[in-house]
Amino acid sequence: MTRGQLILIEGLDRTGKSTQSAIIAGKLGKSKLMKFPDRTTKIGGIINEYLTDSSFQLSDQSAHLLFSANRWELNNEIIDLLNKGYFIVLDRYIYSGIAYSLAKYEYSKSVQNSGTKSTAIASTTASEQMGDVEWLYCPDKGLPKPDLTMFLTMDLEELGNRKGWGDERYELQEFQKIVKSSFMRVLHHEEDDSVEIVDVNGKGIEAVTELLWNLIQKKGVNELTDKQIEKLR
Ligand code: FDM
Ligand code: MG
Repeated sequence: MTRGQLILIEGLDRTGKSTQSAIIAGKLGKSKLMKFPDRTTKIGGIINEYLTDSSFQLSDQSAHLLFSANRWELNNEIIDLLNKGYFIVLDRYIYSGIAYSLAKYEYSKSVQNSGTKSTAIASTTASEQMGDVEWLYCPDKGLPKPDLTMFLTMDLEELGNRKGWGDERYELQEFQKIVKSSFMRVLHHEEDDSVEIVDVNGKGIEAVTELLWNLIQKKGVNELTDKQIEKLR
């Protein structure tokens, strides 16, 4: 039996992930675009509240587990669609899950050291679990592994100049710097050839699409496959 393939676009905020995910899904024909967090589900509603209301308090561990639970809410749908021959483009997924949580740990430590009393980004006391990549990874074990992951990255200066920075929790430039280094720690692109880093610095929308589409073709993930769906282990 053949199936469609799972293509993930990850990246820092404002690098054009959502724009590119929509364009790529359009080029793939029978496809579905899915975005994480999916704020339309039950758990997604809580996540949305957490991201948009800085007075809404959750422990860092609870927030982390909710993002993972949100992926599990859509697990069956993803598998079903792939088996029905749909290509799925994901706008964020597991790597955002680990990288942002890990970044919160580093951020908490720097806040602790600087003596700042409160911050909406993370708890002021760094909890051991948030610095433990293995712990952060565990709840996602068993979810479908993307056939190709493309991580969009750019210089922090250019990122800072981009329009559209909002006031959601995490949308703070000094935090993005930590997020970038956390992503580089968890992507394992050197040993995992399904993970590619794409530098979009100074490139316009069309040029980035071309880079991504070339990679997709090179990896053959725009064609139906008879490979089994891999699971995160
Ligand atoms: N985010 C996203 C996480 O912290 N963990 C996750 O598992 C995922 C999928 O949520 F700051 C963060 C990343 C971002 C915020 O994402 C909302 P969007 O893409 O801006 O909606
Ligand atoms: Mg955002």
